[in-house]
Amino acid sequence: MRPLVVKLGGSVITDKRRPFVVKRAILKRLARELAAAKVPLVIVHGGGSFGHPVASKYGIAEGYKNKNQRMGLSLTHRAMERLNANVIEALQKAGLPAIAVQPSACAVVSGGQIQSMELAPIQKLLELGLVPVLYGDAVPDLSKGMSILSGDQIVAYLARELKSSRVVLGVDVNGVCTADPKKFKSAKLVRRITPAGEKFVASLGAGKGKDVTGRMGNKVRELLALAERGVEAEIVNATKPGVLKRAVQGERGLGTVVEG
Ligand code: IP8
Repeated sequence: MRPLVVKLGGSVITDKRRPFVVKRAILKRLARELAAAKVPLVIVHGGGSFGHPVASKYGIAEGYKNKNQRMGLSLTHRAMERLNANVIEALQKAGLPAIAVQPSACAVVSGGQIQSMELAPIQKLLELGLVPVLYGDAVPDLSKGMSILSGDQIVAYLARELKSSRVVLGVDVNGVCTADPKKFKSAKLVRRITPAGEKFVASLGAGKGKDVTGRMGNKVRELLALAERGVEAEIVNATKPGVLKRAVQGERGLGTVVEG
């Protein structure tokens, strides 16, 4: 029972320019593509225009500083629950027995990092043939009071602990590029990243803007740590019809492979 861990990026399933807008047609298509997987699945999704703007408004990622953040934590989590409900519904309609697993209730986080996570229920769900669905969340943090746990970190943790066969990250670009492909036409796709490419990864930076958990740089760092433990990952363009399907069916080389 080595599950495939798949992340649906927040920019893929939500409209990042409009708060709380789900890209319904795309979500529906991706749910169908995921249903084509032949192996047990764990799905994780990002925050997109649900979690990120609220988390950023209340400074949740900076840790607990004032009482307003209590409501901020509550609202950020609620926004993620709303997005999660949309994802679960789409997966169910595609025939997948999806079930939400709340990260803020099962992950022990300190300094923004997962220390441990209650895995027994997730393992049992997989054994039963269900599809656990987790998401980036606003969480209690043992040292900072509160923080934002990114979906990417959850993916890496689960893939490691569940001894996942492979990880697929569905994003809205072709993979990791030499520059931001949304800004520079000259940006070239990097087909393969290994721990030897550390310098290049450092040049990807931590990301700016409302995305409170950082962009491509953080993803690649999480995946490289995973690759060093023998779990291969691939970052693919999930906005292109059929690509996620081919990736979850085991095809390699569709985007950027991160391996040890
Ligand atoms: O989009 C962050 O998850 P990510 C979720 O995977 C929140 O980084 C609550 C902002």
